[in-house]
Amino acid sequence: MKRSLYLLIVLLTLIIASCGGAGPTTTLNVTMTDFQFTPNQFTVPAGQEITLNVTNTGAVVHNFIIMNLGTTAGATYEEDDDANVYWQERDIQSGGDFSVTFTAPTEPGEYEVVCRTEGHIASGMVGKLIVVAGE
Ligand SMILES: [Cu+2]
Repeated sequence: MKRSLYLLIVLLTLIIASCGGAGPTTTLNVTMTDFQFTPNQFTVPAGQEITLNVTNTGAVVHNFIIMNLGTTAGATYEEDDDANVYWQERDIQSGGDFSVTFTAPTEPGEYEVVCRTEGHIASGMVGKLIVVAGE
């Protein structure tokens, strides 16, 4: 009985580890389509240099905008949201496929990622950057 419980725990741990999201990474691969980020959740170590590999396979222009901690662009990205941007790669054209780097925020937390093209947030083009403290 104890042995089977132990095996069950080991199995569950493996399942959780394999689908839950890996630990933090410094390389993010994101595909943009009309209208979502895939994946739409990223975990990075605080303060590290991050490489973002972007591919826009959609038909229209997209953006990868990380909002400051505790701020949100809301349902529609407006001009005044510019003041709350942590980092951004704007105007990624259809067919765009390239790499850029940025430095992850030093403060751990969940940062909103949005696309500012009109109507895209409402269509679901939002994501989450989870910043975790380094070991
Ligand atoms: Cu978009």
